[in-house]
Amino acid sequence: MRGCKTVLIMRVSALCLMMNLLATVGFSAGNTERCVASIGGFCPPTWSPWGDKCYKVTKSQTLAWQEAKEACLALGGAMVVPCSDEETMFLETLQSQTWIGCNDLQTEGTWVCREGATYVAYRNWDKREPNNVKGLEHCAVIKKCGRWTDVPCDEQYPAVCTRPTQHKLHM
Ligand SMILES: [Ca+2]
Repeated sequence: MRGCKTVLIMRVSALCLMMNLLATVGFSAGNTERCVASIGGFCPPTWSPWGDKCYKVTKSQTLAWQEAKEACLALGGAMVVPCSDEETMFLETLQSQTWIGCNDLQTEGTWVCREGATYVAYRNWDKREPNNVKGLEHCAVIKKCGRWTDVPCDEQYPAVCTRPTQHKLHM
């Protein structure tokens, strides 16, 4: 596990370096601000803040993918889709294995990652994944080292749910 963390930290460092570089030349990649740690707002009790989002692990550790999606909706959130290595590292502190909001149920091989209504472009597949073993793997889970694996949607995992932070001041 130690090795995993080192690799992840190195990747995050490279990412930060790149983003600082982009920031200095005045680049603003759309959707980036929600992917990195920033000064956040406020979260409801029992939700953990990070960046401009709040996070909460489902009470049940044994949910099928669809059940996990519904559990997050019931909590007033959406199943998480990490969109950076930094966010992945934060998720690891909450829950090491978790469903994420990605599936290829509609078209085999076309992975759609959607956190609520937001499509996420970031991908963090493990080596040789997604591999659709026996043609049965259509849902994505974070299984080890923050890396994604496709598994059958009826396997049992918890999920991390997210919702936006609330700000005291509204303009
Ligand atoms: Ca797989």
